[in-house]
Amino acid sequence: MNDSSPRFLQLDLPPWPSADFAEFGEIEAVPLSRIQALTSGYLSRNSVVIPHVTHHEEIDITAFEAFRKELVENTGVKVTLLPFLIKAVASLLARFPKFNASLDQSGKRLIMKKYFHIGVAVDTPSGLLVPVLRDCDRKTPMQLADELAGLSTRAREKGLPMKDMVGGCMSISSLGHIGGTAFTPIINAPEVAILGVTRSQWKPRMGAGGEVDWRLMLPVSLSYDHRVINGVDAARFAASIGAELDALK
Ligand code: CAO
Repeated sequence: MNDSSPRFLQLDLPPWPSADFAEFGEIEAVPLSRIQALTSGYLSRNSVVIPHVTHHEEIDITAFEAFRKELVENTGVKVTLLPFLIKAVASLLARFPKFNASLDQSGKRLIMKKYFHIGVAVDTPSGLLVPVLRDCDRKTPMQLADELAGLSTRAREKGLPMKDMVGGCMSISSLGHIGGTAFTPIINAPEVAILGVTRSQWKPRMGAGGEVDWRLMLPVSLSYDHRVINGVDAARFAASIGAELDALK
């Protein structure tokens, strides 16, 4: 392969615009936090290098949410949808092993993982952190809820050591507590997929007899590395989330 082959193609981009913002109005220069500066490099690399595709799906969680609400009422323990989604994703990684793979540095070999560690994006005052919950297949949703609460509190109050943020198989980024209908999450390399979650909404569906049937629908956005995963795999993975949640009832 010579230097003119596409593999070594250099991007011939114009320089970054150097605007004198003060010319247009009052400004203040604020340095990025250490975490923001680090994250910025990783996100740019992942966004440029990985051929991302995002598959959007709506999951019917009407029956599952009725079960979860009853569980919260009966036990008095606040457990959100997220720990159940973590469990569902861990099960799906076993059913769809390509999602539990990473390309090695040569880009020619897939490393297939036999463990199920899930990263969860946590918003903190100093930036985005992604703690990893280990062996999610062997923990109950309540255990995962406890662990996530501990990790996210620690992340927000003191930050997290790198060892708590490496070794994930796939990540989940949930913005459901705020809103949204869909987004395009950036894959956390060397993982090959990330599940974005936005706010569930009641939506009308046509019932069997043509009547209006109101269903609680959860929008999910599954970004995947198209070098490793094909669209049909992603469509099947996303379409299976509802059944995995129902299996946890
Ligand atoms: N639809 C509807 N409601 C939802 C929901 C969804 N998809 N997801 C959460 N909620 C509700 C919860 O049930 C909870 O309701 P109650 O207060 O009535 O019990 C409320 O929203 C708040 O949830 P939470 O945020 O406390 O809990 P969580 O388990 O959903 O999420 C955590 C925990 C730490 C992941 C989250 O707080 C967080 O930091 N998310 C940000 C992730 C992020 O920054 N992503 C972007 C990455 S790219 O920049």
